[in-house]
Amino acid sequence: MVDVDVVVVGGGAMGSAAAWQLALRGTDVLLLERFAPGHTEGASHGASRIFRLAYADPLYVRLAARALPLWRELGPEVFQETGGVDHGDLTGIQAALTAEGVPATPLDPREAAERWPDLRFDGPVLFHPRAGRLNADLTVHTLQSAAKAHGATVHHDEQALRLEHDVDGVTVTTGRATYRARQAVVAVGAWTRGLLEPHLPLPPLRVTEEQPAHFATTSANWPSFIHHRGADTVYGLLTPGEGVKIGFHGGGPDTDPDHRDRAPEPTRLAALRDYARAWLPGADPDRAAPISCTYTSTPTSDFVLDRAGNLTVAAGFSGHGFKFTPAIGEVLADLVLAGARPNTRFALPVPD
Ligand code: PYC
Repeated sequence: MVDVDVVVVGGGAMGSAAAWQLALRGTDVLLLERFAPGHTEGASHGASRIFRLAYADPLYVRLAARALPLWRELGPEVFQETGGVDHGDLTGIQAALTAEGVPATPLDPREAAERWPDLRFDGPVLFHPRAGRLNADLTVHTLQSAAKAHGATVHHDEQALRLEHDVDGVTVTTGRATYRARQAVVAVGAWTRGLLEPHLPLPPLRVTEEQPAHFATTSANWPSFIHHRGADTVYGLLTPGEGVKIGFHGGGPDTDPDHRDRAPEPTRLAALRDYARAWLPGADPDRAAPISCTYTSTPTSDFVLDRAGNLTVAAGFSGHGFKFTPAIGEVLADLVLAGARPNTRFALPVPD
């Protein structure tokens, strides 16, 4: 039996951020990741994610604002401030940004098309200069390296098979060892239900297979962008060296994270090509490399960031969590060390 203060189960972005923040604060922390470094099984792989503050919901504007200086600290390889463009149904976004003091400039569609000729616009446009691109792979690597530099232990290829908790702590059994900790943080994405369901009341967590794609482009002048179209909302950003990444925000079929069919689904890929043909003059709709990834979503798309006894949970990032990663690390460390709950919207359900 190995004793530690805190065991973090799950070495994706959120678990790595928690380990980093806990180690920074002097906690003896062990991070367990079931897969090898650089794996593509979860939701933290690939070279690009959007950072943006543009939400209509002040809760998320504030969380993104908390993340921004931390991203800058993690360095220019991890975060590049390219600026971001939102267009389509912008209801509430500008008001929320103004209320939180976030700079954003409304543009008319013609002005926007002159500035970004690779995109087409037909309605209101909002430019916010602090948006940009995050390198997901490098984020995970950088957070784990920083955690280790502050004394954390990181184990890859070690799956938590069983978790037991009592008033004094948590026991985590893996294929290699048994660990006893005062507390555990569980951030296992699509595997949350499997590990935690017997122990905690969880909201419904739906795991879906999503299928963005990199489209060929010769332009480097892409902002990160969101085209707000209700259920057909599309996001995009340049992944240098790979093309412009475009995806529908959600809407993919349910999947089992242990038995995923990563083969591109022709109808959804065709819809993405149609979108590129209609809206992205700077992308080649006929040259696309599909990407396979998962979303683990709550019914409201609000995250789960809460603590019950000595278990702290991070789950349900609903396809829009990555941009908050370092702030989530702070929130999780606050929960573990001070029991500070971030917001009731992130709470676990109350058992009947
Ligand atoms: O929230 O920025 C976002 C996002 C990007 C891809 C899916 N959601």
